[in-house]
Amino acid sequence: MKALEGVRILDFTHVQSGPTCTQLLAWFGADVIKVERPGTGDITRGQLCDVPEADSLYFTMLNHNKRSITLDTKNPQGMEVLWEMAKVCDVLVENFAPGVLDRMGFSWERLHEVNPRLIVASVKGFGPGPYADCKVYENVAQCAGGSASTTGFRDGPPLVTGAQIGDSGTGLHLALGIVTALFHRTTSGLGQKVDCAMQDGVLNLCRIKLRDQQRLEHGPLKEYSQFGEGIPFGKAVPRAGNDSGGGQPGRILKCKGWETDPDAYIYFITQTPVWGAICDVIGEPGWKTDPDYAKPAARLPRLNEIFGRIEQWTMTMTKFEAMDILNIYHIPCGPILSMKEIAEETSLRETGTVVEVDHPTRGKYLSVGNPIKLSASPTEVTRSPLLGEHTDEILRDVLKFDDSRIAAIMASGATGATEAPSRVAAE
Ligand code: CAO
Repeated sequence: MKALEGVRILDFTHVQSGPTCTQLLAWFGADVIKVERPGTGDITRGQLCDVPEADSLYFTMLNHNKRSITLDTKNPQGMEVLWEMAKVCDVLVENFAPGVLDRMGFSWERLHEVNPRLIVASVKGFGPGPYADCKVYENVAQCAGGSASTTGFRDGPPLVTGAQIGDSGTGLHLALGIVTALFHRTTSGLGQKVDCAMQDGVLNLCRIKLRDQQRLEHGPLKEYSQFGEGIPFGKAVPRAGNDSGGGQPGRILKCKGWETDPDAYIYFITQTPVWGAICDVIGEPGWKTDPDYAKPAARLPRLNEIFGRIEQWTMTMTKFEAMDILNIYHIPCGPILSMKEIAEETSLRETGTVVEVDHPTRGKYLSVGNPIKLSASPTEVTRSPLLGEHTDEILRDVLKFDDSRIAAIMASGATGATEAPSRVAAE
């Protein structure tokens, strides 16, 4: 039995943040029923398409293990079906723009009245405050959550990161909120509201930068490269390039082949306990006792020189050769892996972190499997549903509607055409 078997989710999510959350719950065994607009479905089905007439990777990689029902919520019969679903589900998850759910008549108060055990989980861009009504996408959250101002190099503009910390990061936070509320329900018997704002989720992931903001009031941040370079700090935490977030200086260094391979680099950390080993490996044994280099504080003003010397060494070999040597001495380091290298990495395939999935209209593709491994509830990644693929099955088996009721719903246009997947034009 899967960990969340028996939990039924009304998945009213779209784009990325909400779907990542419900995909995780599906991987743990919940029955996730995705409600989509007839004709178009989740807008991502048709965005960034690579295979004509097939659901995009954007959609398939965020909606594994789910079922799909099409329902027009602007149609009274569609809303009637939705209310019936709310009565038989444990959790409703949504990430519409602020106010959309209320406009549908799906207020928390009303839902709680109709199904007191229902957990209602929402992602919004911002919590209560000046921006509560804003529509928000990934990069907006990265900027408003403190990530962009602290990412990049000191002499360059703020940068967003490729990791989708606003969308997928908030989806993860929401999933934790939902399972926590499910656990709470076992004693309270009641559902509750779970809210995650993307700004809050990003800030939570950037908490070490708020740490540094407060440290800055008591003096310069000595582990930041700019301290060693004699550049004064301003009022706010600066961008720190590739400095490590902990107290141990770290940098990304060139390896053999960097002139032509944009990913021929290694992350190297000069951790204090292995300083002696580092000196031996790079051929500077004298630095172990030289007062200018022996102690961490003495090294701080010399980090550029030190990392320059280490880089002379890393440039003599590939990132993998450097890894092999450094790991012998427990010197923390990591190769800069390209997505191509990750896709081809056999150990990630073996653990199910990278999986190959078959899809009826697009064929085989790679996806990221469940990064959370439960020993008694292993994840089997199955393909995403076609648009409306399970409409009939859900009306019949989940809602227990009879033939005549189903026929009336279909005739009203509430479910749209369910025979074939359709797409909107790519943006
Ligand atoms: N049938 C009929 N109508 C439907 C429907 C269905 N099955 N599902 C949704 N709709 C309607 C809604 O009722 C809403 O209509 P009204 O505005 O008339 O009430 C409409 O679709 C649009 O919803 P939306 O405003 O959420 O969608 P959008 O594309 O304009 O905005 C987004 C997208 C992501 C900016 C917005 O949903 C948002 O801010 N969400 C919260 C933050 C978030 O999750 N951002 C992450 C986005 S990437 O993961």
